[in-house]
Amino acid sequence: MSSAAVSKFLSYVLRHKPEDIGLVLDSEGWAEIEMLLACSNQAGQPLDSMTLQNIVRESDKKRFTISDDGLKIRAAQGHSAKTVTITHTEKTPPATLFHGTATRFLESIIKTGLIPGDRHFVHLSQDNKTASSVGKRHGDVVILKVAASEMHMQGHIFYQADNGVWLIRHVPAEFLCVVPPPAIESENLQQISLVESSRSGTESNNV
Ligand code: HQG
Repeated sequence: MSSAAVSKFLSYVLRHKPEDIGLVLDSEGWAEIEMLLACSNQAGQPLDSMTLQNIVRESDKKRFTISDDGLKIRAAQGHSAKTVTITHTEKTPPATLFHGTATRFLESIIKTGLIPGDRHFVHLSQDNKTASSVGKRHGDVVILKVAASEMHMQGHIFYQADNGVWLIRHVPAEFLCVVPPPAIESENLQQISLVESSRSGTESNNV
């Protein structure tokens, strides 16, 4: 099995369904590594300590965190497991953050803003390029710029996961606007607000 396939398996059990292999996560999302290896092997997914360490080290998005004592592992973000309630670090966000999604979701996003769906949080990226690759997973990509500072000033709480991904419970549509994808960003194309609101006067680029 390829490293990518094992990484997907790890994401599945450490974020969503630990019970499928008889694994138990604590409320902070940690699994005992010895237990993870035993449960995986028993469930027919061969996994040894060396392979696990390599996957953690080589993960492009640093998806997994190993505890300081080296005994436990958790997914940095992306959880849907109900028993997990990670105390993510509350942080002041940069002025803007980004969210990549698919064009087919836009109509719904305009109505309800960004919602976490099955996951615990909405995931936001620090840059347009990362958002673009996240969005492409879902289809024709559209990049949304989030007025993060403004949200923060209005009392919305932002968190940052172990791997730097920004997390928030909800982004109302009034704080979103569509921006060009990274390749044509430099052409300084128009940014388009998702909703008309009293805020439009404060966002000079919005139409
Ligand atoms: C969309 C990956 C309709 C949302 C990435 C997204 C990320 C709405 C989809 C992490 C909506 C959920 C998470 C609304 C949001 N109506 N659709 N109101 N609000 N959506 O996969 O952010 O590679 O659960 O835009 O890097 O794509 O797995 O979330 O398109 O960090 O490590 O609903 O997963 O990490 O999709 O990705 P997802 P996401 P990994």
